[in-house]
Amino acid sequence: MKKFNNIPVTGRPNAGKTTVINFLAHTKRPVGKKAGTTLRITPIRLINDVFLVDLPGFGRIAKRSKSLEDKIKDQIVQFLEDPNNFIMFGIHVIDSSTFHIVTESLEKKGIIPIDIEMIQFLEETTKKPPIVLMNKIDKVNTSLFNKNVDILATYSLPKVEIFPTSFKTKDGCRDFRNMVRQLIVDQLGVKYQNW
Ligand SMILES: Nc1nc2c(ncn2[C@@H]2O[C@H](COP(=O)(O)OP(=O)(O)OP(=O)(O)O)[C@@H](O)[C@H]2O)c(=O)[nH]1
Ligand SMILES: [Mg+2]
Repeated sequence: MKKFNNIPVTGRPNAGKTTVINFLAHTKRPVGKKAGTTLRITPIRLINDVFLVDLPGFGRIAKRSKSLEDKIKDQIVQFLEDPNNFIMFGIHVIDSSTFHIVTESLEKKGIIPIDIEMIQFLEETTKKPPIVLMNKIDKVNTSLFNKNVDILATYSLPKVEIFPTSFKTKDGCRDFRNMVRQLIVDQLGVKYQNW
């Protein structure tokens, strides 16, 4: 059976996952100011048999029940662990404007921060380090940005490539897209044209 090549896009609710997919695939999927816009796992064809996978946000959302959250988490894990879903590599989107607050508050409770857990999980399941986006950099100053990078560095993460991006100003977006294209070309051993 022919297997598709999947590139899942993970991240906390509202990090900008669907925005990333719309940018790469030239689609107009709904994005939202409020967390919880994407509720279903949706593959979107990028090119040939390569699919970006829009995932619901992973983590707490105000007014969302714990049982719905657990269901969403199970769905994501199941998708990523299903041997029928070939995962080329993952893209993990971090919201740089909230990362330090969420991370520090979980650390205080002795819980592994969600973004860290997800990056490690992607690496374990795909055996390749994911691309990590420090997104919404238009919303943070340099010192906060550096703080985020420092926090990430305190975890022994796989050798991930970090791209600072803003889909508002488009800063860093082209470099990120070139990286995605390069990885696809490298892994599939073909030259794609007309992206
Ligand atoms: N300022 C700013 N806003 C952004 C950026 N990227 C995305 N957004 C906005 O952030 C909000 C959430 O974006 P989505 O793409 O819906 O986020 P998501 O991760 O798919 O969210 P869920 O589906 O709810 O998990 C939207 O209002 C986007 O326009 C960015 O780089 N800068
Ligand atoms: Mg979404």
